[in-house]
Amino acid sequence: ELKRLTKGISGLCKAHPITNAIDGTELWWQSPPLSMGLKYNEVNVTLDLGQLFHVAYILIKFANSPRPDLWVLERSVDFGKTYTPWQYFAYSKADCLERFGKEANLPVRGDSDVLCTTEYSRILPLENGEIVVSLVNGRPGANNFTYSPGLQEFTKVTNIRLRFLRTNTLLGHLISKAQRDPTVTRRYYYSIKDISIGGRCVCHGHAEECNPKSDESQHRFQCECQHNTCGETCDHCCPGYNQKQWQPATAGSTNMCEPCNCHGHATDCYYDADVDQRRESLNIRGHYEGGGVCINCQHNTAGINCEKCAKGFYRPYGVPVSAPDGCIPCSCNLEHADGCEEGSGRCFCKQNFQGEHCERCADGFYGYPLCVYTPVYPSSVPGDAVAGDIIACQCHGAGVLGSDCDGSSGQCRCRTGFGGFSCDTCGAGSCFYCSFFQTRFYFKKDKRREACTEAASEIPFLIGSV
Ligand SMILES: [Ca+2]
Repeated sequence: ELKRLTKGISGLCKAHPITNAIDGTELWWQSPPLSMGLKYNEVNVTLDLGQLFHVAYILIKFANSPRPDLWVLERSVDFGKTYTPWQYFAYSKADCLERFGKEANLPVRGDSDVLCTTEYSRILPLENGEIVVSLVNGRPGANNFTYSPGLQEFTKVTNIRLRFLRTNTLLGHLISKAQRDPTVTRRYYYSIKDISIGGRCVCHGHAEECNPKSDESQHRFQCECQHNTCGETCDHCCPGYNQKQWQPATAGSTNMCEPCNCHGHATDCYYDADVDQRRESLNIRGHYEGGGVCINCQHNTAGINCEKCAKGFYRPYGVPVSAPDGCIPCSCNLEHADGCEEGSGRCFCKQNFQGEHCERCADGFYGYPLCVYTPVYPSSVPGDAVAGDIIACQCHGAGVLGSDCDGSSGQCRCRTGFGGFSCDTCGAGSCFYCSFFQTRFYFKKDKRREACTEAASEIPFLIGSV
């Protein structure tokens, strides 16, 4: 930010680029002096840490100008999108109150207290002043940082911003006015020799150390995750270890990620809170605890724990669930059956098939292998009926009394008021409601059927109950 600001303004600024503030040498950065404009009272210096850290302290060494008079140390946890104040710095207690709404120099009580301090805005020393911002020491959670969620949250940071608001003027504004000396403001600027930051990786209590990610990127750190956790910050369970929901470690528990029980048929799983609540997932100890759901069950298995065989396969009696080749194909033609029974392998024949392997048409169905539904009514003309044919009654009308029919004519038994071969039309005027219901579809089918069988006095009740 500052680089852009100072670009081409003056040779002096170019001689002190912002990179000098983090190079670890005696070289320093400095901002344009106020003689170039009072706008240079307000200067931002931002540091991009590149990843999430817990920062414990920040040490700023100033160069050939006094420490700033008024400024805010800010932090971002979303890679610079938003910033929140971390600590305020002011010359006077009044400034703390008026500019920042904070009472000055209060003792630290909470892990996330934002302080306003006047200690670091004094004019002296004129050069080589330092500011130490301690973000952990002195706070209640400092002695047990790993298990202090409040302090962990307070120290999290991806970007740091030093928002300078006013240079220390050495009362020069008075001199300037009195003596009209334009050179005074030339000496007003910010200068930083070096910024040191101490902190640790964010590992959510699941790692004891973090190391550079690789030899090439010495500035990227990765937690050495334990407890079956994975990720740069150990912020999720490793693949196959999602039997329980991920949680940060606490003082009382490591909250270790548990492996799912997929009986050796899957390598990954996910956590499902609903499955957990319904107690449908078996853990590795044989209890229905947790919500692990196996992903991509292999070896023709299926189910939350890959405990079942996939459709079209069955596991014979006595074969253990974990056997890799335990699920074998059903012996039935799957065009004729909906799979087969676990253990026995008995085929579940579709409606129009029967037999041990569903190799025949079911009663009332003809023409294997199609086995279509062919109602056959015994005819009054002898010879039409084939001996041994099974009569399939076609009693599906709204007014049927039962599924049976007259053995010789095929006529269905109709309820009062209904008529027709299949009881799907109204009888000759005997039931007013029959036609009413048929034309208006006022009732569901089963209600209509019921209606014409009831005494007329009960009909209004039925209408009312719709
Ligand atoms: Ca330096």
